[in-house]
Amino acid sequence: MSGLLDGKTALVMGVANRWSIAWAIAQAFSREGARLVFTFQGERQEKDVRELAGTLPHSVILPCDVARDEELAGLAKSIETQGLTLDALVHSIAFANRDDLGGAYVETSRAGFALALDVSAFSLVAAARHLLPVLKPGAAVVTLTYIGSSRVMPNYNVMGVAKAALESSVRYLASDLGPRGIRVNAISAGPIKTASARAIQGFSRILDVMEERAPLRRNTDPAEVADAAVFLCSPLSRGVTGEVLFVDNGFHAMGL
Ligand code: NAD
Ligand code: IMJ
Repeated sequence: MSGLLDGKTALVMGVANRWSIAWAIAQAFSREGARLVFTFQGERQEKDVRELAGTLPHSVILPCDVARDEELAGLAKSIETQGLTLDALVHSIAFANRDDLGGAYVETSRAGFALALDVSAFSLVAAARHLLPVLKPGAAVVTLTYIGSSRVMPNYNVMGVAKAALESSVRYLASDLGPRGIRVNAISAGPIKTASARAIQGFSRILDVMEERAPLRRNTDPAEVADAAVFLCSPLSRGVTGEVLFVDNGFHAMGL
């Protein structure tokens, strides 16, 4: 069967477990004929990622903590020595201190701000730079963002500021890499109950509000996000770069 990503190789960063948005993306990419390279953050995650990746044919698994330049450099080197080149890079990574995802944003510390921006926004720039030698002309870069970048969402706080930087980065990277034929886009997903979300106080209420108010009257399914990522990494989106594509059942379009 022919797929939208036949013969392509995609690097997927940010699978932690089977609920991860990155895992839904990897499964959709595999369905469309892509070969996957996965990264995991630390030894704690290695086993889970290996188990998941083992269910998809010909997967490669490599370590990469994006807060460490030497690990990003090592990742690029491993990809190169394995003779791989990339048609797609999926960045599905965010982190802020738990204490900074609640209470007043005005209380955010310098260290907490720096950490959130480093892991959640700078990591896309760093990954793009380190992986540039293995990114093919025509490759696509996709990252995940959230509407808290531009509207105040309760408790999202410093992560909202990090996502604003990430989305702006998408536009600057699109400008830099466009002349090489590399496209850079973001998907702004509606709330999904992943490990990064279920820890949040009042998350179930947020899901209820989405169901009530989103034009399509339902919550975001990770498979919907994954199919949008397939589109953004396929030739169907060849004229699209520097874009933030909402996959939130239309919630972003609503006022009151
Ligand atoms: P998740 O917890 O499954 O994924 C987050 C990933 O970030 C994990 O795999 C974790 O290992 C990785 N990570 C954190 N720090 C890292 C580091 N230093 N080095 C390497 N990896 C690191 O949760 P998710 O919801 O799938 O999140 C994926 C992306 O989707 C994030 O960017 C998140 O902001 C975004 N997003 C999530 C939602 C949602 O409601 N779940 C909505 C919109 C956008
Ligand atoms: C996260 C915090 C507050 C409100 C939130 C979220 N809403 C949604 C999320 C409304 C949808 C999930 N999201 C979009 C994220 O980007 C989550 C990032 C995140 C989550 C955690 C939890 C555990 C931890 N650090 C984290 N860092 C980033 O220790």
